Amino acid sequence: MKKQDFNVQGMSCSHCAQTIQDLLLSMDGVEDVNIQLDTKKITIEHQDPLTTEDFNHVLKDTHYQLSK
Ligand SMILES: [Cu+2]
Repeated sequence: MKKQDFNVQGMSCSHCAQTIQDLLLSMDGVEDVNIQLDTKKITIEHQDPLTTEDFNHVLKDTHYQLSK
């Protein structure tokens, strides 16, 4: 298990945060998602093989993007 922090682009309200959380939690291997709306940061607890690209692939049809 791995815990990684990302910055989130395009997130401005709690509705955005909920959408992002639901999409990420729908991924195989994602165990927990914690979003801090005020700092626009996200912590993802997940199984090892998943990468930033995998997370952004799930968000590809939205205007949200994760970066390190
Ligand atoms: Cu929003």
